[in-house]
Amino acid sequence: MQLYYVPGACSLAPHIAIREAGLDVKLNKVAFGAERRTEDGRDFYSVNPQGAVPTLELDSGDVLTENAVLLQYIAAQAPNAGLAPSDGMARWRLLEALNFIATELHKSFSPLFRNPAPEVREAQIKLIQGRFKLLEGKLGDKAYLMGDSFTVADAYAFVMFFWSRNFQIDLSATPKLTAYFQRVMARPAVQQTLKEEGLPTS
Ligand SMILES: N[C@@H](CCC(=O)N[C@@H](CS)C(=O)NCC(=O)O)C(=O)O
Repeated sequence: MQLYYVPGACSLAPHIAIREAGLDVKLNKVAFGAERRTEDGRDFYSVNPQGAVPTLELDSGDVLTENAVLLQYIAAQAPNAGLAPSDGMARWRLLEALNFIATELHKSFSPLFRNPAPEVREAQIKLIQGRFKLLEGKLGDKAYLMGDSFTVADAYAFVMFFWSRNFQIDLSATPKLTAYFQRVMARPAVQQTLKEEGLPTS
């Protein structure tokens, strides 16, 4: 399979999941500029008409989009890696977490990427901090969002932490969450992924 990504974008989540799962992947870095080009010089819109990463091209030629779906697909390719509980209430909790991160957290960051006016930025950051408080409530005293084991929900949540540092969002009101993000960052597969994308590893 081939993962189309932009360093440090939300495509970091499936990249981490692939490394955690130990799956083979071809990485294809997309350049976002006036045009969107794949690393091998193709028009990215011809791969994904939305022009968004992450995009996963399967060996069959099928193209999958939507982060929460890619993450479940990747987890399903390596069931022994335990990246997604497949039955019982745990399965629904994972889907709940993925949807929460996609719709309540990820999309709350979007305005910050568009250089908003200071008052818009401030309001958006307050909103994100409130969402982080809710995420911390879901985490509770567990090591990872789903319990003792790392899942694809943790890979996705970690991207939000990464962005919060880039946007200098104060996380001091959510200390358990901050410690959890550091725990995720220390994982060998996460370190490997950060290095592969040329991103800071600490
Ligand atoms: N609905 C998509 C959205 C993905 C998304 O927002 N990707 C961003 C990078 S983090 C992107 O490629 N934005 C460029 C664009 O949408 O034009 C998903 O959940 O995967």
